[in-house]
Amino acid sequence: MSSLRGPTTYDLEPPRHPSLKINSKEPFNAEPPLSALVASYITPEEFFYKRNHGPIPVLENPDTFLLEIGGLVPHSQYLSLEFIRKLHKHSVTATLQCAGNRRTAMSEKRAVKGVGWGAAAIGNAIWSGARLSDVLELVGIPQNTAATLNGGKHVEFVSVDVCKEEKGGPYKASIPLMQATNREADVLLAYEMNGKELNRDHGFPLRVVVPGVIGARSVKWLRAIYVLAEECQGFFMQRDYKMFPPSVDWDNVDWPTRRPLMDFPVQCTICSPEEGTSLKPRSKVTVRGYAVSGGGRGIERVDVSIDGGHTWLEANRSQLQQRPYISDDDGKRDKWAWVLWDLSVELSPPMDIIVKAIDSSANVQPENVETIWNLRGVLNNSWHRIHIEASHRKEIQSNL
Ligand SMILES: Nc1nc2c(c(=O)[nH]1)N[C@H]1C(S)=C(S)[C@@H](COP(=O)(O)O)O[C@H]1N2
Ligand SMILES: [Mo]
Repeated sequence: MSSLRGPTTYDLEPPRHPSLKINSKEPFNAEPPLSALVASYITPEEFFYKRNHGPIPVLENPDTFLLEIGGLVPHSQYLSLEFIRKLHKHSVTATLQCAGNRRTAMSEKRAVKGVGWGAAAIGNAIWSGARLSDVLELVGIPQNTAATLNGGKHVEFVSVDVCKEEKGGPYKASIPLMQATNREADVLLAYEMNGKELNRDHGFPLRVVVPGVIGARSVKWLRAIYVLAEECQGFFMQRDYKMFPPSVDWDNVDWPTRRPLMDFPVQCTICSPEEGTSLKPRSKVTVRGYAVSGGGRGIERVDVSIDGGHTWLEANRSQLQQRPYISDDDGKRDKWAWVLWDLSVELSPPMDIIVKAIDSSANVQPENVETIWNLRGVLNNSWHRIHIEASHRKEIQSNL
């Protein structure tokens, strides 16, 4: 059987970049400084947020690893890594975002349960691997299949990591079969990140990447794929990563009444300057950040306000990158990827900078976090606001 295993202790964790802000050590959950996100359109692996629910799995022998594909498929199969690497290699630039991104700002309004995250539980990478739709064709399921003849409608991804939420079982999740068999949905079984072999933190040897969907469905350390009649019954699909109204709390939450979160909503954050920066009057500053929407919806506009939301200025947007790993680039924008934006303004602190984005379906971000507060603290995409302090010391110096 597969030589991929999930340890029960944290003795075999990989090395990590010292600049990461650690939100939980075991399991390891960490995010980069916001400034690292706007330093490059493609997020280097060491600065890409790490979101884990257990110790990082170990691959004992790559030659004996087998990915199982079973369930309601015409022909079950076990595929070696060598075989998967020989399938057509597809590259997708996709932003992965944890549903808990910006959770801390939500918990400041009212307590929520979950790992505290700032605004950097997000990253943009070039993922390369086999298309899930190609692999499903190999086991007898054609493109664009809503249901197999024996009733398969969902594709479940199963890992090997030991998660306490699963009572020691592995992390798992599913997506609809229609999405899995749709080439245009670009779902990947990725073995490379940014042109290098996937590292252990991000799912070595193989992870799923479901573009445009909350990170929780992009299962790392993939061991098996099962086609099922029902959606995955795992904890992270049924008892977590769902969004409840602000009136629901832990005493009256009824998990089956809501669907598992899939596409993430339109999101936008100021990464530079940072919250609480001190500036002198009439400082010229370039404000920078990221904006992204789920479901392949592009960013139509990024609006910045420096007068409390009375007036708005439109920011510049860019998706510049070098494309050395993309073989089938059609020259279009990266539909699954964030845009970085910037705007040069003159600031007179103390004041706030506010940002909001509008996606290609004209979805807007909610103004206040209170209206979207939910007990698990997911999908905080309220207007991002940072405070800039007046730098008195510098003011006095310049008056001397
Ligand atoms: N096997 C496994 N896959 C997983 C997880 C996990 O804990 N175990 N976490 C998920 C969540 S919630 C997110 S946001 C992303 C994070 O991916 P990253 O650590 O590569 O950034 O992986 C997802 N896939
Ligand atoms: Mo997540």
